[in-house]
Amino acid sequence: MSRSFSMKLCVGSLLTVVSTVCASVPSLEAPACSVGKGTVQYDKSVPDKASFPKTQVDICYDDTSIHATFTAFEEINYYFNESQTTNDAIWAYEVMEWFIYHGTNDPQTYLEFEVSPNNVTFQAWIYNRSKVRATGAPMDTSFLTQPLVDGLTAETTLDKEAQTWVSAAKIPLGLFNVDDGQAKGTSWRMNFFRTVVSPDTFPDQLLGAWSPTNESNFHMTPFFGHVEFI
Ligand SMILES: *[C@@H]1O[C@H](CO)[C@@H](O)[C@H](O)[C@H]1NC(C)=O
Ligand SMILES: *[C@@H]1O[C@H](CO)[C@@H](O)[C@H](O)[C@H]1NC(C)=O
Ligand SMILES: *[C@@H]1O[C@H](CO)[C@@H](O)[C@H](O)[C@H]1NC(C)=O
Ligand SMILES: CC(=O)N[C@H]1CO[C@H](CO)[C@@H](O)[C@@H]1O
Repeated sequence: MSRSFSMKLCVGSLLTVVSTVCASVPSLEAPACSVGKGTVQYDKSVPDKASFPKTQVDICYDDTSIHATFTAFEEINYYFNESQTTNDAIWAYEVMEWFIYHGTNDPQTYLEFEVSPNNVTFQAWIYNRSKVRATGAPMDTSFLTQPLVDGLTAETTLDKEAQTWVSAAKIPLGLFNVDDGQAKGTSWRMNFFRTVVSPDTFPDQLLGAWSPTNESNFHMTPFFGHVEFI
């Protein structure tokens, strides 16, 4: 129940056509969870598109939430900091990240959700005025402080024999002003990321993305893929 196709992302001025750069951003259709799911896989690093451990994301929606299941294949490190808890800087270690915006344009404000192999979550609104985290432009973070009360949850399973970790996350539609039962037909911009790092390589991370950014920076919204809830 998934489909991937390309849409054009063009950057540059009409007056300087020579410098115009076009890149592809991927698209995904995701159905109601009662029907199926939309699936994407990626295995390329950011920004150099070298090989990266295979990663899968399955997306669907129900009456109240968006569901995403993140599957990390070829995992060897399972590296997290056990002293960290909700909304700490878990992104410095190994995480799955999900950037979400309800709409079709390149957003300045979006939700950043992360989960680590020990099931700790990070959830915050990001205001990224430049859309690419440009030097000197405002970039602010507003944490959601009661994720379990709000309905942002994760269930995480590690299988070291199989070299996988799986986190099944839920995010309420209401955070994006989509009322209960109204998700069908809505359009979204999203990107999915994974970080890979071990105690030996810390703090240098290997980064991977569904829609690869052109810098070692996930906060570049022109690269967000298109997601349609069908
Ligand atoms: C883990 O996090 C704590 C709290 O932020 C920090 O003091 C400590 O240095 C971190 N440990 C490692 C191994 O990075
Ligand atoms: C992970 O955290 C969620 C809340 O987000 C909790 O319901 C669950 O029991 C935790 N444990 C595992 C192993 O997923
Ligand atoms: C990456 O893309 C952004 C926006 O699409 C652009 O502004 C930036 O110059 C590009 N960076 C590099 C290193 O090509
Ligand atoms: C709060 C925050 O992350 N600010 C950053 C905004 O982006 C600039 C440029 O990348 C950084 O220097 C800031 O630390």
